[in-house]
Amino acid sequence: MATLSFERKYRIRGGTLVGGDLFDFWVGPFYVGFFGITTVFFTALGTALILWGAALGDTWNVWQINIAPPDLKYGLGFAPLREGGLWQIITICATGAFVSWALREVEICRKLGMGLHVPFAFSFAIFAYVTLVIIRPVLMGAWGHGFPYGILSHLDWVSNTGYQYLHFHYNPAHMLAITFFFTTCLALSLHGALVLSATNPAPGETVRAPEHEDTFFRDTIGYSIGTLGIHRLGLFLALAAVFWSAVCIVISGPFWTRGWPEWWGWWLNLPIWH
Ligand code: 07D
Ligand code: 07D
Ligand code: U10
Repeated sequence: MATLSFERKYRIRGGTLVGGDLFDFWVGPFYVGFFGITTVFFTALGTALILWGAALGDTWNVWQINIAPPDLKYGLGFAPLREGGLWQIITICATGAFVSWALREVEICRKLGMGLHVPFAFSFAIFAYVTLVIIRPVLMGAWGHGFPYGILSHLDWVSNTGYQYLHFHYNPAHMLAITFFFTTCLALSLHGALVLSATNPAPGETVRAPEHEDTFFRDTIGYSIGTLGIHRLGLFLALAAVFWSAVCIVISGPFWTRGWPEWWGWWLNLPIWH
């Protein structure tokens, strides 16, 4: 779809944050830039280390490959490569690659004279990841609290960590995050369905304008948020979901060490019941 002849018009110099004109070029469809180079560097090194870690392990079954963080006894120090050191370097590479990717997005936005909404949004995902593997382990005093790199092993970590707090569903920030995730899906399905219903008519029918979209929701629920508004809302809902996810895990351990059901004791202890 996006043919190179069409894109050539937008392939303009400038907007780089670092490196001036040096890396200001494209390879095929991809803009490179300084942060494209750092992305490739961190991704290549991180992927190679994952492959090495897999080779050291006892399986090539992709579901079972696991690169574990260090034992808790290493605290916040470096561990030997085979005992979690690989996990530590892979974490540095992953963080470096994600941040590089976000900054490459910033350079592309600047070139195109667009807002920074996309890299801003991606930074929330990076924030959630960094919370899981850096911020929370640092607050708890050991890298061993990070999640292991492996398709099934990371699920085991989520389940085990959940049960450490007895019943993770009682974590109030987890409730908020889940509600925002579900609301994001509702909003996207309403938006996708509404736009298709108005702009993709059956043969012989005419395309309907935004007034029709507004009117549909005014007739149905009494209010329309509008064509720009639904995108603002969608971005807000999705970012809130990830933000409250990061909150729900960073408070588990550093700020609340007992079972989450117990946290609700404050409600039962309100003076109005006594
Ligand atoms: C569709 C965009 C494309 C991205 C894809 C993921 C890799 C990993 C590497 C074998 C929506 C590419 C995957 C590069 C391969 C190795 C070493 C995005 C789309 C297709 N998880 N998670 C998955 C990651 C965490 C949880 C699937 C990453 C936390 C649960 C995939 C991270 C917690 C379930 C995956 C991460 C957690 C999954 C599908 C990082 C809380 C599932 C993901 C870097 C957030 C589901 C077997 C997807 C599944 C699943 C990747 C972190 C929980 C393998 C990269 C620790 C409960 N996770 N995850 O579609 O089927 O995302 O697991 O933080 O049920 Mg996970
Ligand atoms: C961390 C991903 C970042 C990704 C990045 C990019 C690549 C490149 C390349 C494809 C945050 C990676 C890119 C690698 C790929 C190519 C080319 C996203 C991240 C930077 N839970 N729970 C959550 C639900 C239970 C528990 C969050 C639901 C149980 C724990 C979300 C249920 C127990 C943790 C959520 C449920 C439990 C969570 C995850 C239902 C287990 C977390 C979303 C219906 C017994 C995690 C920050 C997220 C969290 C988390 C939902 C159940 C435990 C709100 C719906 C009761 C321990 N749960 N959960 O965070 O908050 O995305 O992490 O039962 O740590 Mg939960
Ligand atoms: C939206 C929208 C809208 C649109 C849209 C969209 C949102 C209103 C106008 C967009 C939406 C879609 C298209 C829908 C589908 C999207 C999803 C479901 C989201 C998930 C996306 C994916 C799963 C695709 C992921 C693909 C990626 C990330 C591309 C991978 C790219 C590379 C590997 C190259 C990256 C380039 C770099 C780093 C720059 C440097 C490049 C070079 C030096 C040259 C190229 C080099 C290589 C190819 C090798 C690189 C080596 C690496 C990285 C290390 C080696 C490791 C390996 C294991 C290979 O709202 O409108 O419409 O469309």
